[in-house]
Amino acid sequence: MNAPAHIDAPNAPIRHDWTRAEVMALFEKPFMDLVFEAQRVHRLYHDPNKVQLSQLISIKTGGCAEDCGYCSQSAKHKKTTGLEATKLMEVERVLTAAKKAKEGGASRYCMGAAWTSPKDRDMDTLVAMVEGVKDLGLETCMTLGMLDDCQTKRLKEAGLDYYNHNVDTSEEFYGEIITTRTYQERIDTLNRVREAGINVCSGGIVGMGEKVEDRAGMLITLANLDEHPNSVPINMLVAVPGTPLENVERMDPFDFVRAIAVARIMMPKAEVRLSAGRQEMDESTQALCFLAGASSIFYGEQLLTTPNPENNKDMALFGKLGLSPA
Ligand code: SAM
Ligand code: DTB
Ligand code: SF4
Repeated sequence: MNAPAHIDAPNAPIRHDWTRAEVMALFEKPFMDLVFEAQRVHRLYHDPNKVQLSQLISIKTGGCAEDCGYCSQSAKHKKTTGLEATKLMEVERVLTAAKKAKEGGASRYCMGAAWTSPKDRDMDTLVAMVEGVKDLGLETCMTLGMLDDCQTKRLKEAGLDYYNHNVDTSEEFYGEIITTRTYQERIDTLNRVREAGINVCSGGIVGMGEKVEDRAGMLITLANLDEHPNSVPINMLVAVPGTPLENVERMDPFDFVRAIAVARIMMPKAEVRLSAGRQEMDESTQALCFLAGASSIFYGEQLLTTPNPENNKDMALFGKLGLSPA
């Protein structure tokens, strides 16, 4: 009998029909069994000793009209975070920084803007950034908020490889964190990006005070899309002083590893990125994340507005673990 068409590796099918009960059962597995299973799935599709390096730059910081409770860049939190808003960066500055990122070993450059969505007057600059970064031999990624059809098409034509837009959490918990745009609007942007032929990067945050059910719900949203996102960033909340989530209880690192492992099992081919939160994480936790199937990190000493480990520290960890950049 022929295997069903959706099955790529016999023991790790690519599925889009995950149920809440199945995913909760994964989260409830003994830690060792879960990580072992995640590593098994990981090895079917990925080199277990390679990790992809993506570097971030904030091309437009702060002053954002959205009210995401975790975010330092919302204008709503400006009084308490004290974060100054900037204008859109000049193309040359972005390209100089991208060159440095490439020399440092990054293979993808992710440009982020604190916008609800880009303004049409900014599109020429954004296009020039994509073209310039691509010419340096880097993969390009942008995260600019919601996009309309025309903007998506222009970014695709400029050569944009990936678009990052996170669902952030489960549909049920979402309203506790963000009120200014809906969960469905996020899904619509993801579908638009996918339909335009741009690779989708979508994940979320854990450690915002959500239940395990919400982590399961977020991963079900992502895995049950028509196609799995190509990249799935899993961020541990960076509790930024002055944001509404500044005092949320820090999550247990093993629970973070569990979220990585479940993401890996549910989306076997995706790049699962150990994203924000590494600055607060010890080396052993990061090693467990790699064992649980993380295949990518954010690299470079700055995320968007908060610090990230220095390159030499990351390379020292890679050396200890026998990992090399993909
Ligand atoms: N403004 C755009 C948007 O929200 O779509 C793009 C930039 S936004 C900062 C990108 C993502 O970064 C958010 O969706 C969220 O998942 C993550 N993020 C932002 N602040 C964070 C924090 N304090 N801790 C962890 N992740 C965070
Ligand atoms: C993603 O999932 N995480 C990145 C990127 N996509 C844009 C952003 C993390 C931001 C962490 C908080 C900050 O530095 O402001
Ligand atoms: Fe704005 Fe993005 Fe921050 Fe939300 S996460 S406040 S949309 S920059």
